[in-house]
Amino acid sequence: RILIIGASGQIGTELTTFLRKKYGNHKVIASDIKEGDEAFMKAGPFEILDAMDYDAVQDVVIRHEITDVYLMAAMLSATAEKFPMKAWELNMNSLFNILNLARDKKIEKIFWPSSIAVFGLTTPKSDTPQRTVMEPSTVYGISKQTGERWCEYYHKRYGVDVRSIRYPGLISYKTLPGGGTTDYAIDIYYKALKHKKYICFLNAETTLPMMFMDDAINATVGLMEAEDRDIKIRSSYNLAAMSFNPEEIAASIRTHIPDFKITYEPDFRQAIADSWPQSIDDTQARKDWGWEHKVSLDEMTQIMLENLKESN
Ligand code: VAH
Repeated sequence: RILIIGASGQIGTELTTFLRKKYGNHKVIASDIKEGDEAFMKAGPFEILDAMDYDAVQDVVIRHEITDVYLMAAMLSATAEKFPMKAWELNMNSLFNILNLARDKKIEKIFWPSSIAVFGLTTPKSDTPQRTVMEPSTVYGISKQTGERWCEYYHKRYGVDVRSIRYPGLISYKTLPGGGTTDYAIDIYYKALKHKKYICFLNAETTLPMMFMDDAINATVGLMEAEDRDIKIRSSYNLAAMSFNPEEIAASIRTHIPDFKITYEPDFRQAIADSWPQSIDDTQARKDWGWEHKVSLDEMTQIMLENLKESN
């Protein structure tokens, strides 16, 4: 059976729905520190679980006979700058709990998300390579870089089958994001529909690697289903779909809402975004396990506006 930790989060919610559809509700145990929405809670087994509590995690794993764990609980970049020690504890202790359960053969396979946040100001900004200089300057980035090192160590030393992806900014309409620097690219769609204008907390030229959520979910499950022998990277795979800046996403929105206006008021998140790459080289993922993205910026804008229009 599959356990998703952080199932109520931005990725966790869609990952849970996808896996329940694919494997059956009873095969997928959702868990989070807080309850999800009504429908989500009723759709399948759910456990209130603190990812930092080893005994509680072990209890859920044993009771539900879990073999695969998707550890999606974390504090993201912007919030982590406000609570550095809490972010470190959550992001690291939750990972150690799962790695140690796998070391002790209590679970068989792990997915753990990393991020383009592992790269820093000294990393080459265009077509950032799989292996390169990585001097992250955010708490979140440091925790993800350290986590990658531990994943690779546990694979080499104990044979733990842990797999990881460096997610770019992820855009979705099913759940609100929490505390990310790339979240402007979600908020902008809500504000475009509601007010036909958006005040952006990043400047117009801030180009970042981005991906629509469906592509990220397909990549995540695709990596988990790949043959063990095909996985050549046990730190974390670079993954890319598209790169754009606030001006470009605004132009894409204007093809649907011609009088949409964007203004710029950069805040503390500008420095975080400036430390990240503009585009990512994901050749290794495409070669090792056949990754390919599907959704472009204009297709994403169409999907986002259509679905948000219905739900608002
Ligand atoms: C964040 N959405 O903004 C996350 C992600 C690359 C960005 O790690 O912190």
